[in-house]
Amino acid sequence: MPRAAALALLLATATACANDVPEADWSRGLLPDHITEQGGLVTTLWNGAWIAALATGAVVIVLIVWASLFHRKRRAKAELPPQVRYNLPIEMLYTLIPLVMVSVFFFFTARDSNTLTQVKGDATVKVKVEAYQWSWRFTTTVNGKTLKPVAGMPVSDYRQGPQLVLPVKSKVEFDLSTDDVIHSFWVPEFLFKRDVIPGIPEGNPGRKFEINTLDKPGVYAGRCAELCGVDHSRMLFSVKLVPQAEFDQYVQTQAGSAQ
Ligand SMILES: [Cu+2]
Repeated sequence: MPRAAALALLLATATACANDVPEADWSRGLLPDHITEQGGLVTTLWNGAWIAALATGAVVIVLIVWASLFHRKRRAKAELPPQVRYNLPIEMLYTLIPLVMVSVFFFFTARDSNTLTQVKGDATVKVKVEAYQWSWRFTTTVNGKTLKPVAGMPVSDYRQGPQLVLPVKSKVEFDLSTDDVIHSFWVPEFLFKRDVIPGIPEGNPGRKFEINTLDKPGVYAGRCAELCGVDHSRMLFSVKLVPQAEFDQYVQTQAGSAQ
């Protein structure tokens, strides 16, 4: 009986924590609704890749069915069907079609990943993210003014984790660092995650990325996406998108020691 009660409690808490999973529906290819311009790019690439893959699959299945229905071995004839070995045009076609397909996938993927990792450095809001075992410290700089850092502890509800407040319709630069193990900074609604690797020198573009927030105020769950130790699953945090006026107010109340 105590075991059943413990199980019931476990189930109850497990479902209580599940509310930070974003809604994903078929119209977006099962992705969460993105809150950054970059997320729009990812959605288009993801859905485009699925449409191309499904179209390729459909053509292949139709060809298989056609071949098996209309080119079966006739019982009356025992000899081999016409052979097409060393038929140069057909062999070139076999080689060229997959090459073209792979090139198209490669082109769009390379183009979009270039855009997603581009860091111009002209964002007005810059966030220094320090990951540690097992939480995060966010230090925001707005127009050169640094706010009090927000640091967290391991929690089981993202709303109790450290909260990063950002303005809507703004460009934000992230700079990720850690002193212990590899973590991964992930806000599902960004449709983007980036490993936080120790030892990358400051100023290296490999630890930075930029987003342009959309006009979608709200509180969004974030997590660590790289198994980093015993409390990895409790490295929860949240990103709160607020209108510009509310953000200005937040900046005033959070302004740290004058620098
Ligand atoms: Cu971690």
